[in-house]
Amino acid sequence: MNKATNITLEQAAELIRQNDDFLILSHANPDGDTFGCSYSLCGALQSIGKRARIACADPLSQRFSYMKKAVIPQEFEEKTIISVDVADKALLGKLEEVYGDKVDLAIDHHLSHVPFAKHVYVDDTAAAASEIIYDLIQLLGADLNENIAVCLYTGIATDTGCFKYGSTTRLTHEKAGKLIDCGFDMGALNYVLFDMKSKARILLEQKVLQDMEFFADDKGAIVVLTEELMNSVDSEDINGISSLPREIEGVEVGVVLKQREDGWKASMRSNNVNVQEVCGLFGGGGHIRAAGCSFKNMTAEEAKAQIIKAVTDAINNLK
Ligand SMILES: [Mn+2]
Repeated sequence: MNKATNITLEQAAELIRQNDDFLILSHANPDGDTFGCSYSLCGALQSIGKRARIACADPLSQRFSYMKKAVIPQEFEEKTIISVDVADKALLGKLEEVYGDKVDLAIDHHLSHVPFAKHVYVDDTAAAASEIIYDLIQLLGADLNENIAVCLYTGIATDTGCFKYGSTTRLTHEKAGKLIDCGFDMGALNYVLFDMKSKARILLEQKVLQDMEFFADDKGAIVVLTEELMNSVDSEDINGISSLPREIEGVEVGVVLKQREDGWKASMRSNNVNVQEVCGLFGGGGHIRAAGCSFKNMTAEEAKAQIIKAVTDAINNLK
């Protein structure tokens, strides 16, 4: 097995200077940060005369397609493997089998990082792994052109919820400011990243909001997503829908009931109620503020009745 060595970012830069033919790995179910890291680092390495390419278990989504401009497609046999924003080798998805034990350098910002690479650099004070890649690119002396800057900005902006989360620091803003100086259209980009929704998504929201049911003096809210509804949008949009009930002021427990082949799966989110306990009543589990459980061979109405009763009891027990 590998024995991981923690190194400094300067040592990571030195490792890069002394090697070539880089394969940069992003995590499966990719987000703006892991792709922001891989595309910017790949482009930066190419700009200093290295060969580099990117691999991910899943494709780049349409929303992030502009990142492709940061890199030139190159074919070669990889010699040095770097993972970015990957907290655990299992998160490489289907690439784990081939590359899980072959990573030379892991760069990450997750406190929960489980070492799997030969060399590891983790900074859990970075709001996004893209913040670390920004520093690494400076150390390498690579140019921050507009195409690379837009990838790094995407990583930082998406992992901080557009600079809203508590993880955002003065440094986060300073780096974002330097990136904005590189000249991309920040307003247009933020629209694509944070405000733009597909028409199918809006129509789904309309339906979901219309059918949302409140209970327990409006402290509980439940929505039902049938298979037919979910098939009308892509999975990224369904995740956004799941957070709708808890966005409502005063809602203590938000429940999303999704249709599955053999019944229904409930996801619960709460502010104070222990929904792990509530879901435990039905053989499910999870975390105190986010948990789930299944209801097999039942109609939505039957499952809903059981959920509303259990959640109402839990809300009443709060007092
Ligand atoms: Mn990240």
